[in-house]
Amino acid sequence: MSFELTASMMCANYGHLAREVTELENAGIDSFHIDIMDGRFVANFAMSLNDLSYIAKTTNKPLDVHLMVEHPNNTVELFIRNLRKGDTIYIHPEAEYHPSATLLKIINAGMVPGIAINPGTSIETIMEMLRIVDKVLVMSVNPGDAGQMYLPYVGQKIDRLLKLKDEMEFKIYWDGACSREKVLEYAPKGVDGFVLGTTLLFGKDRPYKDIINDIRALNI
Ligand code: S6P
Ligand code: MG
Repeated sequence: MSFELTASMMCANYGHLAREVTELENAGIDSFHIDIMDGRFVANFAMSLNDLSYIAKTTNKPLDVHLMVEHPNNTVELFIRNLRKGDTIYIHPEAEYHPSATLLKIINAGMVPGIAINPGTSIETIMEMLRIVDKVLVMSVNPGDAGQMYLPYVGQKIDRLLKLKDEMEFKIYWDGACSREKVLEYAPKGVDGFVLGTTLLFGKDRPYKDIINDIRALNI
């Protein structure tokens, strides 16, 4: 069964960021997840435009940019300018008056349009957008921090989204507290990719290659 593994770069070691990118690439990571926060939509500042542009120059792998900012319509062009066609931009519909207009900007720029949805956001409120986007990033923790506990009620929402994904043509990605058990349970159900942070990938005193090989070797 194929599924995508994405490295959550806010969890990387910034003392040697280029080495982190290279080691993750050599370990077989599929893409890099860039968490951008504005201190307003979430009470934190994670990565910046400079970090994004540095990583974009350091790797040829796809980037997926997770915008946890208020009114991304005002700033999305800044991110588009620093990305390549085919990279993904996720916006939070909760943070925008007219999210479908912002998604259109992303599509017109040749990027992959995605929505990231908070644990408390119901599928009913984003139903029409499911037809516009290619990817849905389901937050299984509240946005803002790495290293949080998984919120179990999100599992039911993922199960419901899985029933819609073929008809409405979108892929489902998991973001937050992603463990080996979650990959084992949800990859066979049809979740297309997993964002790996402190729970499974970073700060483990084990080479990234060993960790990623172990995940790929799971009997799925
Ligand atoms: C959270 C952010 C996520 C985290 C990721 C970290 O606001 O969007 O991408 O970086 O969840 O993973 P973990 O395993 O530390 O929760
Ligand atoms: Mg994220």
